[in-house]
Amino acid sequence: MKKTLYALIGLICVSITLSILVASLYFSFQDSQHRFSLLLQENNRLNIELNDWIMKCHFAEDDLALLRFQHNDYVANHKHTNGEYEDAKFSFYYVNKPDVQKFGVDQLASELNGLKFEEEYQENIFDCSEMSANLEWWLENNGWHAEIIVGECPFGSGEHAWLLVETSSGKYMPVESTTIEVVRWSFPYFDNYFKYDHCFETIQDALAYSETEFDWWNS
Ligand SMILES: [Ca+2]
Repeated sequence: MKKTLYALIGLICVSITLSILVASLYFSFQDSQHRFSLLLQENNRLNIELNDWIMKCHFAEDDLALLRFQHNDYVANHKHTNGEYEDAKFSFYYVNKPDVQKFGVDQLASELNGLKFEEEYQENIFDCSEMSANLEWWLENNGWHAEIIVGECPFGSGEHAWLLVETSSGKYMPVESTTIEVVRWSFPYFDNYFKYDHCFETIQDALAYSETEFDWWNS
């Protein structure tokens, strides 16, 4: 009887242990299955991303091939226009132009005081137009906003060139390039300096009007 009881207890214990083991294996299997399904999802996502990158890479290769073709075609067939040569030629002309603009009539007069051209005045070679272009270059590269002006001589007859320099926002003062001086309000012909035929903002604009009148560097 006692033996049978022990055997029964033993059997129950074995059964419980086996049940726990089976349950544990079952949960472990379920957990593995869940993780496997997550990994499968991640794998699918990565595959889609990979295909997307492969497609983008193909597009980039196509773009690159097109750019190479365009570049080779440009190198083989392109002839520079005069405008492109002119732009390249003057790319350093205003290169020192400061970011901050200078203002003030007295400050301008004091900067011009003592300034001299490297060349002497020579009619048709280094005269009012070349001097104006030369001075416009100097002023622009020293922080002033200057315009090259061409018109009837303000104090006489014939064509003349001078500068208008912005001395306060939107207000300009004439500068006589031949004497490198600010023309003051008291000058009898002061107003005539604002009556003109042409106003050139840059040397390129002036050269477009006349190729040989403003090329001071050739004097
Ligand atoms: Ca200018």
